[in-house]
Amino acid sequence: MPEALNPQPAPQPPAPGVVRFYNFLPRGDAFLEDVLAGLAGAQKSIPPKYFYDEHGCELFEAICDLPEYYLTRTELGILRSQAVEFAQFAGPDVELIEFGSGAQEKTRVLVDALRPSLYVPVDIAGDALRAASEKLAADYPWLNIMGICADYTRPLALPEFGGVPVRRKLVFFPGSTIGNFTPAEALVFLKQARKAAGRGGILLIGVDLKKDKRILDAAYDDSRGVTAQFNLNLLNRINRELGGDFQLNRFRHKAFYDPVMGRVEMHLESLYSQFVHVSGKRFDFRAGESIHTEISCKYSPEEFRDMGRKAGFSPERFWTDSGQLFAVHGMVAV
Ligand code: AVJ
Repeated sequence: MPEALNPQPAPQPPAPGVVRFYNFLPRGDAFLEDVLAGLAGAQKSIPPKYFYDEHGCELFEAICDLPEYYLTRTELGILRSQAVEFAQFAGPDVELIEFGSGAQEKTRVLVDALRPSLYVPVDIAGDALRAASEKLAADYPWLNIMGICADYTRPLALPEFGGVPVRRKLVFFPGSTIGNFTPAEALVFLKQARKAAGRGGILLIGVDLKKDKRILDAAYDDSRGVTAQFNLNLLNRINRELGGDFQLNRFRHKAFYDPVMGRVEMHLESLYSQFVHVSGKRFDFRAGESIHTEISCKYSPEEFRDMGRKAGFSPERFWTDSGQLFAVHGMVAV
């Protein structure tokens, strides 16, 4: 793995209501390198972080509103009902760090409850991060916001911010985005989150639970075809940004829960024997061959608490909804 990207100064937060942004994305074209390498493998694959171009972010927001996609609304319900308890758990003068901050709807629940002295959203989608953070700043003029555009699937050292009182860091990683990592990668990420939180810091993390295959299959292959569009949009992005010539009607969205692995897999399956080009390089597909685009691992409460312990956390509590669909874990860094 490359060395941690180390930001230089100890920056002061800007005036409340003003958002400051840092770009920690690596130089060079990581997207091109990852796509070329991913399409060259025996099982073709592309990392899911590349779903989130502008249209991909919009499509993901549309997924969150789907009746079948219970994750977002269930987690939001848990956060709303437990907000007061979170605030007691966290105490005053919190630095709220959020990985994969997206549209920041869940953030608002925490900001209302915790009144953090600083909010540090981290997201790979720079324009969406900027837009959401500026809206948040307009609605919460007292809140200090330091936006960080970064790929947190790689080693990342967040800056220490001076100038505001911070007693405790709270790392918020909602949405079950942890499920996009394999269990081994998730453990590496949790260790990084442990470092970001610091001793005594808190990890508040949303984790989708294992459940009936029919519910999961529908959540990732919805009747309106929005998830299919979200998956196929990756090919559009490659066409536009990397000089690709994928024909979207020659691929289909495939998503299924594998109960043995405890994870959903998403693929783009080639309908025909065909070849495509990306940036002048040719890639061949057999009929039925797929590009693996995402995993969404599901964890029972005990499985996830064990992983938290291995990463240096004490899993203090967790909350679920009445349907036992989703869990939010509160862990303290030891
Ligand atoms: C944003 C990673 C949590 O895995 O459930 C939604 C992405 N993929 N539908 C998930 C996604 C297909 C989502 N995460």
